[in-house]
Amino acid sequence: MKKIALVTGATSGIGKATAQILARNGYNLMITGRRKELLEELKEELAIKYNCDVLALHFDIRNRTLVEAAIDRLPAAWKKIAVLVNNAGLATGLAPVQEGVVEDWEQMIDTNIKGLLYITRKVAPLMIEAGSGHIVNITSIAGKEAYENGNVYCATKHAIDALTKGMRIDLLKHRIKVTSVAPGMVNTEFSTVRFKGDKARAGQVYEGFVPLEAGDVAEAVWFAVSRPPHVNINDLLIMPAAQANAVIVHRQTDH
Ligand code: NDP
Ligand code: 8X3
Repeated sequence: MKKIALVTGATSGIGKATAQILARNGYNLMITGRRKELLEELKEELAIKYNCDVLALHFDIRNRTLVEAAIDRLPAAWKKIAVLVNNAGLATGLAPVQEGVVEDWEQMIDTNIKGLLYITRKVAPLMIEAGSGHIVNITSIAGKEAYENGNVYCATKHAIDALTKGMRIDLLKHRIKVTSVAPGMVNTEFSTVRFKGDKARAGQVYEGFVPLEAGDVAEAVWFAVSRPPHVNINDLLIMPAAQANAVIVHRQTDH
C-alpha cells in the first residue's frame, strides 16, 4: 500500500512541485489550498501521471474550524499520514516597521505561524497513534536572517525555525522526524503575492541571476523524506548559487 503525504499550499510553487515529486516516488497525496480549481487540476494531473490516489482539501489554513473539520472528516485510511509538508505561506508587503500595514502583518502571522500550528496540532496525534511520521516545515533564509523591510515576514519564518526545533524535541519519543527546509529566492508566485499582483515588480526580484525553481526545493524535501528510518535531516538551507545570504545577490549587471 502506498504511503500518504499531506502537502499544504499545493496550488502553486514549492507545494505543487513537492506534491509532484512525492507522487512520482510512490505516495498518495493530500493537497490543500484556497484555490479550488487549481487543486482539482493538480489532483487530475497526479492521478493520471503517477497513478496515485489524491484527496483535494479546500480550505483557508487561517480558519481553525475548517482545518480541524478537514482532518476530522478524513476517511480512516487517509488518516494514516506518513509525511506532512507544512508549506502554505506567504509574504504580504515589504515596508519598514513604522509604515507596516497591520492587515498584512496579521495575514502573515495567521497563515505562516498559526495555520502551520493548526494543521500540525491535528496531524501530529495521528502520527503518534501510527507510531511514526515525518514533518517537513518550509522555512526560509528569512528565518535565519532579517532583512530590510522584511520585519514581520522574517519574524514568522524565525518562529517556524523555533517551532521546528521545539516540535523535534516534543515528537522525538514518538519516532516522528522533524525537518526544516529553508530556501533562498525561489521563482514562484511568492513575489507576485508579496507585491499584491504587481507582476512587473515581482519580476524585478529575479532579474539578472538564476533563482531557484520550485522543483529545486522539492528535491531537497524529497532528499529529507527519503532518508532511511535512522537518519533525520534537521535543517537544509538551499540557495541560488548567485545568492550569498538574505540580501547579497550577484546579478549580471553587478561587477
Ligand atoms: P506560492 O505563492 O507560489 O505558493 C504559496 C502556497 O501557499 C499556495 O499554494 C497558496 O495557495 C498557499 N497559501 C497561501 N495562503 C494560504 C491560506 N491562507 N490558506 C491556504 N493556503 C494558502 O509561493 P511559494 O511556493 O514560494 O511559497 C511556499 C512556501 O515557501 C511559503 O511558506 C514561503 O514562505 C516559502 N518560501 C518561499 C521562498 C521564495 O522565494 N519563493 C523562499 C523561502 C521560503 P492558495 O493561494 O491557493 O491558497
Ligand atoms: C522568501 C525568500 O528572501 O524573499 O522566504 O524572503 S526572501
